[in-house]
Amino acid sequence: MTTFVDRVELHVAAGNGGHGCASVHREKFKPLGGPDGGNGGRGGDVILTVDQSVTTLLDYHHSPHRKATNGKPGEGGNRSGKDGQDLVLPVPDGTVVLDRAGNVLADLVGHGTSYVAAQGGRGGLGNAALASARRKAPGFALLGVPGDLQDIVLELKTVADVALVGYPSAGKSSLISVMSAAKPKIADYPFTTLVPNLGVVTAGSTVYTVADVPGLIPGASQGKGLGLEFLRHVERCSVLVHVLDTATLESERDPISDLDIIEAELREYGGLDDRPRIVVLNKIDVPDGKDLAEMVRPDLEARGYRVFEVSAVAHIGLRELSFALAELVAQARAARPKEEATRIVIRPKAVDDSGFTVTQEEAEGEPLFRVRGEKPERWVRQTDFSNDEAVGYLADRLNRLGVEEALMKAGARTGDGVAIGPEDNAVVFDWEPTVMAGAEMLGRRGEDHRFEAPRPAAQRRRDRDAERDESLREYDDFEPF
Ligand SMILES: Nc1nc2c(ncn2[C@@H]2O[C@H](COP(=O)(O)OP(=O)(O)OP(=O)(O)O)[C@@H](O)[C@H]2O)c(=O)[nH]1
Ligand SMILES: [Mg+2]
Repeated sequence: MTTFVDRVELHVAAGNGGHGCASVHREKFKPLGGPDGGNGGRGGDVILTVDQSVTTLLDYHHSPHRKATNGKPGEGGNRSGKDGQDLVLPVPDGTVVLDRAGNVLADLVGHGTSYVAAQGGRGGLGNAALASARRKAPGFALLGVPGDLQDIVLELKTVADVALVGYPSAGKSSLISVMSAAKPKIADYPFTTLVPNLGVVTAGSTVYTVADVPGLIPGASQGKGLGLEFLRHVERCSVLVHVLDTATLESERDPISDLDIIEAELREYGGLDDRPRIVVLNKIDVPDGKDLAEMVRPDLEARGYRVFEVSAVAHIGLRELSFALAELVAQARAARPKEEATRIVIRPKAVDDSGFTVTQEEAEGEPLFRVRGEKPERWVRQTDFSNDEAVGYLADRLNRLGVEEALMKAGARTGDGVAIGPEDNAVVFDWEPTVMAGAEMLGRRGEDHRFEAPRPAAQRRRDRDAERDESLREYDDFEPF
């Protein structure tokens, strides 16, 4: 049995950044070579990409956990770690990406359109990249940042030009089968079609797609039958076709009341009022059907519908129908604003990463100051807390960003708790303010005094200026390759 899946929950994990390496160049007779630890590689992204050969989300239903590969750690000898590989997940045209709360993150239409669902973590800088005039031989490297973890929902909304709607067994699938090369299942019991079928029709120079949806019954918009679940597949269609059965044996039904009921369901579902509609009276090969069609035609026309009498089985009226649809499709395409270029890559909204906030809370009766911000939180993740020098470097960075000053302004005092990060994932420490004056006054970190030679005053001044420039340099924007 084939299963059609048009909604799945997907858990994606981008690759972690590789750790930077702390290493010192060794060579015979040169006991103190410079730092030569390479940078860690970037973790791979998880990217959703529209692939027109993919038609269902079934694969993701079966394996909903997907992970891109990690970046490799850097190595000595200035060797950078390899980047992780992006994981490209093919999805059907018309896939909508939502978060778990139901907010639309991306609407993927058009072959090649992509969405970065989870971003790989940055690789950590090695000690070679961290070395500077001021920090000649750093004895530490930065850790790689863990990759994003995201829980997303994928929903498929079929992209077709024309949607066939109607009661079960009205002959929707039969019509698709004779107008296109598609071979959907056809049978004389209701709800033969459990999933939308898609067919490609060529009429003159116009090529368009036609989709049917499972039969609609009264109450469909409230979820009766298979209705509601599949109405979303008609949302994107530009033309609606009412397929009406002229040969039904059910005594309480006739084409006009069928039409009224389907229209009521569409109205209830909403959002489809502006679509042009035409009416197809099907099964006119049946003698009673032909009579009934002729009887109701004036009524339907009086309501403003163009009416086509056809027989899917006897192949009557199909050519005229397919050309009329081609015309409507062409009009709809012409009226639509120019298609945006396909192959767009949508990235999650860029966070404003320059700022941070400090808020005061209370934890067990003691004041706790919470720092939130993209940079400080990332810096914390990049820090190897078992290495004092690395911790000192973190303090320098936080200081440079103004975190220390902000904490002081917020009223933090020595010994108060400071948490960097969200409640469920923060690094907490007791605050020990360094000196007011900022980075320059801090002890020189990463300096090996064996490198130091006595310096004349002018040299010392130059060095001090260089240090100040150094302290303003942003390492964060360094992307290893
Ligand atoms: N005599 C006659 N029978 C038809 C015609 N079109 C479809 N049928 C028959 O009607 C029955 C239902 O046809 P389907 O194409 O499966 O109908 P459907 O609208 O797709 O039905 P669901 O998928 O259940 O909603 C089948 O037995 C078809 O052979 C027609 O033009 N003439
Ligand atoms: Mg069908």
